[in-house]
Amino acid sequence: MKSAIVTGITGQDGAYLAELLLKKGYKVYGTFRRTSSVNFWRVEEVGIVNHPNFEMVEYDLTDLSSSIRLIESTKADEVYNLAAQSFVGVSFEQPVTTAEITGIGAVNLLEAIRIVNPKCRFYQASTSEMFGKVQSIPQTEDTPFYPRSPYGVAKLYAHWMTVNYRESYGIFGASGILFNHESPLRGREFVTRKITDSVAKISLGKLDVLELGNLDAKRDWGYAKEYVEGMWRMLQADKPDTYVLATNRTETVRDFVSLAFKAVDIEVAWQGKDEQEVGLCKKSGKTLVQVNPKFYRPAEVDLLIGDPAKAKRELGWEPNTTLEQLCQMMVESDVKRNKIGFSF
Ligand code: NDP
Ligand code: GDR
Repeated sequence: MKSAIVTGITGQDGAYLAELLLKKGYKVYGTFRRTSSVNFWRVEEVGIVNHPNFEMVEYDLTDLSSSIRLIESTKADEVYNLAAQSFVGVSFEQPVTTAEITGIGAVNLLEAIRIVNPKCRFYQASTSEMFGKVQSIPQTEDTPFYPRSPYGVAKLYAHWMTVNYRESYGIFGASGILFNHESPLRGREFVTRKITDSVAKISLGKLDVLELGNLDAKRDWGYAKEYVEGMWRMLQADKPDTYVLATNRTETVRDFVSLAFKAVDIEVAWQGKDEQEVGLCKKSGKTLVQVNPKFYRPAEVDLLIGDPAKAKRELGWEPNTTLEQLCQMMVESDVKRNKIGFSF
């Protein structure tokens, strides 16, 4: 039986990836860090908590000795490094912590692999945030990087260290440059889930207005469940490499808001510009959306659109869920949750 470590099991991708690997017959070690209250709602939602081949291991990515023990005790064949301080907004407030977790954390694992088990394959969760300021579109594996946040900079360091361990020590280190991927398991601090949860609340009369920052930002949003399949495929390839996973479609935050309201049969009309912009209910004229500059970032990534051609060609990976389907799925899930008072 193959075995895999998934760091960041309490996050969106961790839960979906663990579910996928268990289905494929793996023994899965899912790592979580000690917190004062448990945070296992996602692994509960995907229904793997009591799976006989699933084990939760306490682990902190910032601790090298903990990383060495993890690789030593599990003797895993594959490590998927999904753990990170992953919220771009917070990285401006906590740049050092972000560097330690999101940047150095990956190197702790790479070092542990080099020292203890160099045959262990390593997946690094890299990101389209590394492209940052638009250099060219669509972005591919060859597009120059220009990160625009402490998070993007930390991820770029981890990406290059993965490439460096591949080239210096022959470690099977794959780097997946994944564009935004969302799902009902997305954290509510990220814009799509914040929108779908708020739209659900507005439709149920539990909230009046949705407040957002930059409505003009354009993102390439895919479905997380499909992206974790791509991660697995990268570690089954003949050689380690870097791959973009994306949908090759980009939409503004404003478009996503309109789509989400459409899913509950509300049409939005947009008025005004920048800080004065509002989204009104076409029928009643009521304000449903307004801009609050507190959600703006010191530096923004304006436009992301990825070209996944290499992943399609070499891994046979391609996305199938449209943004309309994804948004509908997330709104429906949030309507159900809000009806029963679910609070994550
Ligand atoms: P989440 O924010 O949902 O999950 C992050 C996970 O990292 C959580 O389980 C968190 O644990 C864990 N973590 C944070 N700090 C530490 C630490 N010091 N030690 C151990 N674990 C830690 O992220 P996603 O699931 O959305 O993303 C997975 C990975 O992919 C991340 O690295 C992210 O940066 C990257 N990525 C995500 C994309 C996306 O669109 N979702 C796109 C491209 C890359 P806790 O619950 O305790 O906070
Ligand atoms: P992102 O995702 O920064 O792309 O990082 P997020 O959903 O946080 O922001 C997307 C865009 O929406 C704009 N925005 C807002 N964002 C949030 N969170 N809240 C708001 O109220 C709001 N209003 C407008 C943002 O300015 C931004 O332009 C995600 C994370 O999952 C990273 O870990 C991952 O690497 C990248 O996607 C790819």
